[in-house]
Amino acid sequence: MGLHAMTNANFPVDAEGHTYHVGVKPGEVANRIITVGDPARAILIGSYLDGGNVIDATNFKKYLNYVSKDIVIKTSPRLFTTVTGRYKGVPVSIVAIGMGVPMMDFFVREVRAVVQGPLHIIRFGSCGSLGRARAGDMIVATDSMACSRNYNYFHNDEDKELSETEFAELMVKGEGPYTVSTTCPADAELTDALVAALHSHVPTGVEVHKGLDITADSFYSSQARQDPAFRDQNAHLFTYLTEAYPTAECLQMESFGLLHLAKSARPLASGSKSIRTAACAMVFAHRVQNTWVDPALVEVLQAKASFAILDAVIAVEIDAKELHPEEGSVWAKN
Ligand code: R1P
Repeated sequence: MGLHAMTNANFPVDAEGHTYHVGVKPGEVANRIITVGDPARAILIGSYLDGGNVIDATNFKKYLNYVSKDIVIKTSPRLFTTVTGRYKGVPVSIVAIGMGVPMMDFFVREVRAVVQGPLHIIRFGSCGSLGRARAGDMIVATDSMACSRNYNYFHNDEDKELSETEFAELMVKGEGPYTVSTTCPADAELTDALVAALHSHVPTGVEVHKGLDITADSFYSSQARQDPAFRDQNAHLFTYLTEAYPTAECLQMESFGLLHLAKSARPLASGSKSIRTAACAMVFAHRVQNTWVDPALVEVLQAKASFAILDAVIAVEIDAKELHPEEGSVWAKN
């Protein structure tokens, strides 16, 4: 893949205004966004947009770059996939970002740079349950905190596992093998809309839980998975997190980045909040029972939850005067 000429080293965009990594320019992303990790999930949700029923989401790779009269799908050289169209007449984008907080950072900042007006963003991911939610249930984040590997802790080559007491004492002092952040809240109105929509769409038997999300910087060490190939000092991490944070429900890898950037965003010139966010995830792994979700259930749940999240992302009003202009956008009506 050739490197495109960029005009600004501080915030690179190409001659047409496309951002460096997400590869979008003004008019290619709507104010209302669903963000997912998996591009197949983005294409599936795209197939539920107005006029999207011609998309065969079982063959998602065919649609990673696709234009119809209703829907535009673009995959950037760094593999961000942006699907834009309308749902029930309202402009919506779905952006697949891959995995991890750094990818969330690229997405939020580059999309913020090309969209005028407020952004309403809902993350739809997958997660591990800390206990209460079963595999195949849904968890909505009321708030989120980061749990990260403390790289400095590992600077020497010591390989003696800490006792549970030693581990907890170091963690409380912020000197343990992992660091935990303070929490960031999700937007209450968007979250309430999401919970209500999920309740009315999810299949019978699926429960919708609410609680604190823990966003880890690794699928493995900082989610307390045991890997004998590495010195991770995480044998007591799961117990520590569940005891110190009794409202915590899930472990995944992106939501804190989204909620934290929404909290850090400066207000718009109009005074409106720049970014409002909510986050939910399907439980793929039950970390106490050590079980994995049935893929057949995921297929049904993912479809139903997608409609719920589409309904939720259009439910919260944005003042029409503040919306990104329709003229010149990919969602402009012909
Ligand atoms: C790990 O398997 C990935 O799945 C979860 C985690 O946050 C991580 O990105 O979310 P997604 O299903 O949205 O990718």
